[in-house]
Amino acid sequence: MAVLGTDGYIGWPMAMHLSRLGYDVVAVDNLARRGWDVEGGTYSLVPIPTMEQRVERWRELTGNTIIWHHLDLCDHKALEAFMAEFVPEAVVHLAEQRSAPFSMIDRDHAVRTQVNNIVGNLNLMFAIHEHAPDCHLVKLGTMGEYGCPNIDIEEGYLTIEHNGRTDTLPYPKVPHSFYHLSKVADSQNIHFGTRIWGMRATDLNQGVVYGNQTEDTMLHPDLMTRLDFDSIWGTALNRFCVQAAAGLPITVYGQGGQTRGYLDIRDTMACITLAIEHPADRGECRVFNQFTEQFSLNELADMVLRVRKARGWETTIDHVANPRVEAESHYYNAKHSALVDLGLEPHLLDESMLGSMIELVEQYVHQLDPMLLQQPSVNWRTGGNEVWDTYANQSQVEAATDSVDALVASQARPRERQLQQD
Ligand code: NAD
Ligand code: USQ
Repeated sequence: MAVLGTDGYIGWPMAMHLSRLGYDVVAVDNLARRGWDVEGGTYSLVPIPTMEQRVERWRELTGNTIIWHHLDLCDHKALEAFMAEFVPEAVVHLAEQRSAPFSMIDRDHAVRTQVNNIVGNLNLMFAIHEHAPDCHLVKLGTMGEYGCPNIDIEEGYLTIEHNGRTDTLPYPKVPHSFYHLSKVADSQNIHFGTRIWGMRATDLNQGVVYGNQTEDTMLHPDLMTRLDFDSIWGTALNRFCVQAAAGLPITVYGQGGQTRGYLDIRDTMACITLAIEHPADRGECRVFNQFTEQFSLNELADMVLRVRKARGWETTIDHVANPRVEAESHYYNAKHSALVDLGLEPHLLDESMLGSMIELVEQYVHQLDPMLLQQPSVNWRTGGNEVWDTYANQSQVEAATDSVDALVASQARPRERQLQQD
């Protein structure tokens, strides 16, 4: 079993989850994400050790081995050699640049996002085809591929009647960003690969993930997964919880009627496992919408407010000018029954889960930078703004080096960097 993107928010708990279930897990990552953090002056609120330390701690505590493999999916020769050596039964592909704001900074970031994601995915498809043709590709896509159409969103395909004829075709996509567009291209390429080569594929159109704790991350502080809170990498509900824990206003962009699908990180583990345990057939391109509930931003912000109030704390909501181009009030009804039919038992969002999430982040809020937390640094129409420039400039010296390893080794949070400079 190969988990690609294991150093990330979802990848690390996913690798542990599958390892605990008895799978032989090979963990792959090129550590690009740590480099992008250095580039943009961002960091995980929860400190995360190196991959070597993580797999060693996991082995020490559970006796299970996760093989760590430093590999870039865009290096097709290395990827082919990897596939030929391991011939995995399934590949969980999480290894992409996943931030919509990052992809909207400027031309360079849009191009880097699309090259990294589309080329990496295409290399993977060819490596599977040539060296492990029976391998099941479990690919993380996104609900944002669909956009917010004024009709119900189906799971991947839509049956259309046109001029008296009927066909079932891939659902039309109107995505939210250059990042989301890269996922649409991946989906099209995978669909084509299943048709021409008989590849097995499951495209998981995932909603916004929240939460930071799984059974495995709670075993030891070294096994925690990253928690992003800044406006480039932090996702909506995670950011709202960190903002509340820090006693700062919740930043709802615009009117707050934007509705999306959401799921608990524990359900991400369960959904991917279900996809692996019920593989697609040869030649099948299966699409599941992977989320458990849909909420508007106003609903999420109100829920966080209530949880804080029950604990005696007042929290405010700031409707900040929307840095994105998106509908702020719209119809949204996305189907998501396929994973439930396979056996998913969702952890629904409730106030006790939110309370424990806020308690967790309260332990770390002393080390966060309020400007990174509060101020959007990328605008969809004009790109990276002065906030982006301020933080990006901090890492100019580090960014001058070509080596991601060197970047990672030199990574320091702003406060630590300040201390070092002093
Ligand atoms: P993340 O940024 O925390 O992790 C992604 C990992 O992939 C990073 O460790 C990065 O270094 C690695 N990576 C990127 N490009 C690579 C390459 N070319 N070769 C090897 N490794 C590479 O992201 P995440 O939140 O864990 O998301 C994982 C996947 O799930 C992504 O594909 C994302 O689009 C998708 N997804 C995430 C969410 C969410 O809310 N986090 C929601 C829907 C879909
Ligand atoms: N938003 C706010 N305030 C904030 C941050 C975000 O109002 O402080 C709003 C955004 O404008 C948007 C919504 O919250 O309307 C979701 O934004 P997000 O940053 O949580 O999520 P998004 O940019 O869509 O991307 C995240 C992940 C991405 C994944 C996607 C799933 O970073 O990898 O693909 O969620 S989905 O949204 O379903 O496409």
